[in-house]
Amino acid sequence: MSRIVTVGAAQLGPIARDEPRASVVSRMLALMQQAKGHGCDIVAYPELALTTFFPRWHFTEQGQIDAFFEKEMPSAETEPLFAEAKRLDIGFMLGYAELAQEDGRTRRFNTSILVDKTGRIALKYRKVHLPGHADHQPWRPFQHLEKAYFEVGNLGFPVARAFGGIMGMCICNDRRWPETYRVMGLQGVEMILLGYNTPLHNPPAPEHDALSNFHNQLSMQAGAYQNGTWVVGVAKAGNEEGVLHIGQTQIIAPSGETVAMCTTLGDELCVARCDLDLTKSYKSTTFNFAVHRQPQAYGLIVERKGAIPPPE
Ligand code: ING
Repeated sequence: MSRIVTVGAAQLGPIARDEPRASVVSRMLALMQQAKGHGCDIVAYPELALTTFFPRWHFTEQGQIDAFFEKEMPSAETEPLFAEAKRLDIGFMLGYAELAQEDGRTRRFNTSILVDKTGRIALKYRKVHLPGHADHQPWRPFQHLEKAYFEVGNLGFPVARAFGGIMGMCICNDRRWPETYRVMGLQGVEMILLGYNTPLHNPPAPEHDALSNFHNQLSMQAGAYQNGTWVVGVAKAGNEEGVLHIGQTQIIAPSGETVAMCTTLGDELCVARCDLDLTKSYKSTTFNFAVHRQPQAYGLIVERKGAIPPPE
């Protein structure tokens, strides 16, 4: 038995700081139509897909920051995505900056939604692992101020039944943390969709720059294999406002093998027919959590006197 979900990973090239949302949405619609032409059930877009990656700049005025946020979803500018998806009978994953009124106050999250073929928001996720720094750090060639502009996500790592399987999401830096995949793996996730904006240069660790693509692929392939799930990683790529972002948008099988990858740094779709039943081969053997995992042993972090040198 096969449960095939055909996925279009829709990489976006650079988005200029002053590029109107309508212009970005038309680029996304072109990729959605291409995806439909390839028989896709889902088209997945990057993190913060509607605007340039604005955390690279230090803003002092909240109004300047909020210009990059969506106050409602769908909004007048994003409604065409929902309408066209419905017309084409295709679902989509969209990353965006969410400005919400919750608990009597304004809250800001780095968010993604999964919209099914009926246009329903089947799943919502708010980024938990916010990288970078909260204060302006002028020594850096560019800032990474997600900790200043977003709150840590408050939805955990939920999964939902959609597209005939168990679907999950995460966002960018989340993909580097094994906990991200395992928390969804423990819920039986069969496909994780994620977007990213990843500068090639990491100012605090330039010695990692040459390994940026390797670490990107390693993180996602490991997460896929160790939890028996498909992983779809979608980049915002290319030289965006003077900062080079990696591409390497790719679709990874539960084996950990990359089955499709983009090869440019622009708007590009890569497609794969993903059989969700391939997850069983790992979830029922090597990573059968019920049979092989030993959670009672994981809490035993024992300070063995003498064995571990005392902190300096
Ligand atoms: N970007 C980067 C990411 O995790 C980063 C931040 C770059 C962390 C390089 C470590 C090394 O891919 C976002 N937006 O999280």
